[in-house]
Amino acid sequence: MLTEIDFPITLALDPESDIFDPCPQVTPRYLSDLKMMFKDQQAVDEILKEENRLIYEIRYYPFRTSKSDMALAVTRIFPGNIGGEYHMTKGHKHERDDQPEVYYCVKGEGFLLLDTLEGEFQAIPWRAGTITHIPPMWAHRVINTGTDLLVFIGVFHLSAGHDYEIVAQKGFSYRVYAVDGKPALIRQT
Ligand code: PAN
Ligand code: ZN
Repeated sequence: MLTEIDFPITLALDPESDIFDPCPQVTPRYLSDLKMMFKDQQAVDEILKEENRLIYEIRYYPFRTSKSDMALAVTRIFPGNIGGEYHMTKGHKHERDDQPEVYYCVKGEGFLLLDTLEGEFQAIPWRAGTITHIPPMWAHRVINTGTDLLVFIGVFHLSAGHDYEIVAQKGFSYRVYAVDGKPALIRQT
């Protein structure tokens, strides 16, 4: 028996602005929100003295029905770097170890970094049209290495949960820097 939350929902993603409508929740992430994620803390502090830069924003829609839960998130990462390290998402691992995600790069260029607690690592080069399935147990972070916006869509279960602490403590195996204007992956010890 259908209840009032069991009906289809259709959203429209504007190809110019990459903003979808209707959008019930927008979460901006400023430099102060992901301060500890960047290596060069002095560069972070210097920028923060001038401005609390907007690094990316997440537009989010939770699809809850009486029998399921899914979520759609469209993330727009602005171009730039902090002490040479490109703008990136905070990065997280899903709390539940049975929860995957699909990422689809709508525009821009960069990398998807994937890391496991067992020491596996992958850096997937990303450009418009790239789709990656992120299996359960892989931490994920997106880096914008371009000069324009990088926009991607993530689809996941609401019940997946987000563990940011593990990334804040352990970090990813590689960081991505602008070296002579080109992206370089630098292994972290
Ligand atoms: C995405 C991310 C989003 C922002 O929707 O939550 O891109 O990245 P952070 O959550 O790392 O700040 C996702 O992976 N959801 O599970
Ligand atoms: Zn995720």
